[in-house]
Amino acid sequence: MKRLMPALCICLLAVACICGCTGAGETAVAAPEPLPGNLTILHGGTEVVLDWDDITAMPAFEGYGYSVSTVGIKSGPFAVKGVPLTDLIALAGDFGPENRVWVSATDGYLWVFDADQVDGEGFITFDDNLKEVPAPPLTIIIMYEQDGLPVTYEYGGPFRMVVATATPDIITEGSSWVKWVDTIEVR
Ligand SMILES: Nc1nc2c(c(=O)[nH]1)N[C@H]1C(S)=C(S)[C@@H](COP(=O)(O)O)O[C@H]1N2
Ligand SMILES: [Mo]
Repeated sequence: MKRLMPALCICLLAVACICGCTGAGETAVAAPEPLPGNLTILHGGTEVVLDWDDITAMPAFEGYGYSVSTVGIKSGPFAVKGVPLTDLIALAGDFGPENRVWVSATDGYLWVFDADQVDGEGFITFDDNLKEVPAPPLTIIIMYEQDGLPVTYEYGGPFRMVVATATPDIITEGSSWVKWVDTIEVR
């Protein structure tokens, strides 16, 4: 009987492992639910409120995002998918060189983009060694998918501002990558 105990233990372990593995497999197969949240676009007296379905139905930009924090910690590169900021602004009215865009988040964070930044200009860009390099074309997007999945809360989901590029080798400053964006206001 004593000799049977180790065998029984291994047996139970194997069963537990198979159950555990199957469980994990099923979780991975189920598509993750996007986080709840709306985007409000304000422009003069106009207010446009968009939900997940509205935003994901718009033409998407797909590319890469790679950021560096103020203390030099790199994050990425990620495959990113989202809606260009210019398209979102256009839903609420005309935008000109005299305008700026105030992007704010549920935690009170605010970042102001001036007109040329909305068009992807005037950002500092670095290579993988954090050496400053000339900027390639940049597209400012509201990202809703990161590496093929809805953006998690930890990464600023459901909607995060990203300075996106066509290639995964360009780093931009993380401070403009507003997490948990809820309001985009043209001023
Ligand atoms: N809503 C919100 N977004 C934010 C911040 C914040 O405090 N609140 N910090 C910014 C700064 S200064 C940096 S460096 C990056 C950090 O991004 P990470 O948390 O994905 O590394 O997020 C940016 N976006
Ligand atoms: Mo930062």
